[in-house]
Amino acid sequence: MFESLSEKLETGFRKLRGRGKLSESDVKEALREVRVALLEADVHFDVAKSFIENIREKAVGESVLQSLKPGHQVVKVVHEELVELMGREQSKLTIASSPPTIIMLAGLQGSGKTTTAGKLAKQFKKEGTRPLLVPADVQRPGAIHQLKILGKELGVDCYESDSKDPVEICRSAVSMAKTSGFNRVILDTAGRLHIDDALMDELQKVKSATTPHEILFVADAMLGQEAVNVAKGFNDALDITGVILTKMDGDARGGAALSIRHVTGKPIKLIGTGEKLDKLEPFHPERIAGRILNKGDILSLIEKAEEIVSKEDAEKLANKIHKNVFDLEDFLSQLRQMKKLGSMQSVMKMIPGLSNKMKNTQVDDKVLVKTEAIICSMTPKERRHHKVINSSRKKRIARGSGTHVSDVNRVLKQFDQTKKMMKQFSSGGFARKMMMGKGGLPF
Ligand SMILES: Nc1nc2c(ncn2[C@@H]2O[C@H](COP(=O)(O)OP(=O)(O)OP(=O)(O)O)[C@@H](O)[C@H]2O)c(=O)[nH]1
Ligand SMILES: [Mg+2]
Repeated sequence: MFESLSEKLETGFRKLRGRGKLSESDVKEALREVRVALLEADVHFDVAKSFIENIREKAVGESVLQSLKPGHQVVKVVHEELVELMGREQSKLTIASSPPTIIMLAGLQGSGKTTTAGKLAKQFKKEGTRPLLVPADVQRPGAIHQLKILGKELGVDCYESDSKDPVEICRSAVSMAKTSGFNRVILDTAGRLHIDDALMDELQKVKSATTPHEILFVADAMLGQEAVNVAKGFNDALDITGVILTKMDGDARGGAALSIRHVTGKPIKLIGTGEKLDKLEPFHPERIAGRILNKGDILSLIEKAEEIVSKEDAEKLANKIHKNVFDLEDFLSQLRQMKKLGSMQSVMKMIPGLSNKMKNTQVDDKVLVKTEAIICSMTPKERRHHKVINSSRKKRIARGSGTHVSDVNRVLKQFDQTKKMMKQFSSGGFARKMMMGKGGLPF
């Protein structure tokens, strides 16, 4: 999502790196490039301007100019400033002390309100709470049906009403939720192509009829600067409590993520990273800044992995690696877990230290499918003791998986390498490196 911004910033910083001492004009030149990179990423003009001014003050300070590694120091200052710009701390959803927590979603047409309502419902259900979806979009034909289908898919209740008045629907849904033991109410409101008085009027009425704990403005990140202006309009009319940025998986240039907080004073709470209902992530300013500066986002990667791999499985695997009995059976289950993490491309993007060039190499996920087919064509004995796989067995495996002997060889080689690598990781080197990547700047 921030590829081109990351790349431009890197180019700017590269010039500073390796210099003994920086002059004010070196810093000025670098900051000029940072400014251009921000504007090209669709960052709001005012935001870019004050961002650069803040950095200049800090970067031209004595400590940076006299530092042994001034280039690194400038990057550090930019990192801190990015984190600051996006709100520093992660901002979580407010949960009401006495249920139900009422969450109102508002935004322009097609910004992703209904999809996000489904994603939130899924997350709440997973957390063990009981959400109620409320379709309050009586404008667009089919809108109510869309939410009903999502509810059915998730096994979450969707409020039914004969009323054609969105304010009435929301009011009665909230009182029903109170009497029927729902502890989360998600109001999916109507959108318009542009901000207009009728929409704002309707939303204000829904707000005063339900007094929501969260009024979340749902913004399409692809809109860039425009999303920022619209956010301002919604905030002025509704006094929103936060923002959900959707479609961060697309080729959004990232400007919205960097400007919205500054312009509205309201935090981005969550980001949508795909059409599927599990593609909702918390917004961590620190981690996003890390992604922008190519530090990777190992913490998010670990969290994702933790959701997929149970602690026991991880311990079992660690034990096997330690005892050096990691076999092709384990390799296969690792591959399957990898697949659940997302595409190879998305996983690679989160690994610190990988260059932009490497992150952008097209990784063919079909190779994983092929590898899986090859291991599945082996006998249990072959999987446990891969050394027995001689050339006639290789031929049989290739035939069984619809591949070539060279593919089988590739998988076996890969397995050997993985096994070696894992042995190294388990001895602590990898973990130590990761920890350093998290704290300091691995440039
Ligand atoms: N790639 C991607 N697509 C998304 C994301 N969130 C929503 N979409 C897609 O955006 C389109 C519009 O989403 P909706 O949820 O219907 O938008 P809405 O705001 O409810 O639209 P209206 O009800 O017409 O106002 C759909 O095709 C969604 O699949 C996201 O995070 N990533
Ligand atoms: Mg909708």
